[in-house]
Amino acid sequence: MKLKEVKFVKSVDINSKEVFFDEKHEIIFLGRSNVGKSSLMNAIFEKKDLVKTSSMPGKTRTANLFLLNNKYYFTDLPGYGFAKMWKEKKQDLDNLINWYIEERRDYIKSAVILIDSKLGPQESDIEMYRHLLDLEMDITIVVTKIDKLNNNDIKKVNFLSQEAFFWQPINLLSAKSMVWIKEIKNLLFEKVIG
Ligand SMILES: Nc1nc2c(ncn2[C@@H]2O[C@H](COP(=O)(O)OP(=O)(O)O)[C@@H](O)[C@H]2O)c(=O)[nH]1
Ligand SMILES: [Mg+2]
Repeated sequence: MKLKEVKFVKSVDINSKEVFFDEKHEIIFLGRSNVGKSSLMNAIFEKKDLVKTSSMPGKTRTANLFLLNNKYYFTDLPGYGFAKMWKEKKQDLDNLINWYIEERRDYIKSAVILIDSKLGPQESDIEMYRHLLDLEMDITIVVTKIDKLNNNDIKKVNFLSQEAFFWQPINLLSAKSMVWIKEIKNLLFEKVIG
């Protein structure tokens, strides 16, 4: 698929009913707050700031749907596992993520889990991974911000990630220096069509 057009279409929360009836295929982006979900989406879209990025964690409070070529959704979800947030708020966001995934599970062609290469896989990432496995969902693991690491540390985080995610392929990339962006883009485009 060649990306001809991308536009923001809507934000939905747990009170929105319209997502139930929409049969468009979809890719969702998941990860801890600040891991680089929005930045990766912008890099894939070749847009500077269509998806709002922020250095302040916990900004996204809704599922934000972007429509590609009038046909497929790429969806930015709130971050999980943000320790400093009020418990109640955090629970709300986790509920929203889980609700969205359950409602859309038949149409989600892959769930991208982003891992910060500086931190490696965290408990909340593994929890999400297992949840998606239980739902028999296709999962794409992305380790991002590798521009911050030297080659040795990249190797280390690659190994740790493979170990944590049952030796499934790991995609190492940087949205900042655009390393391996073309490859992940092609991979996700293939999956969303399928
Ligand atoms: N060095 C580096 N910084 C990044 C990269 N991707 C995102 N960031 C930065 O990380 C912060 C959070 O990014 P954002 O995309 O808003 O994360 P989100 O909360 O997961 O959507 C921002 O300050 C970004 O500029 C990357 O590949 N390399
Ligand atoms: Mg974001």
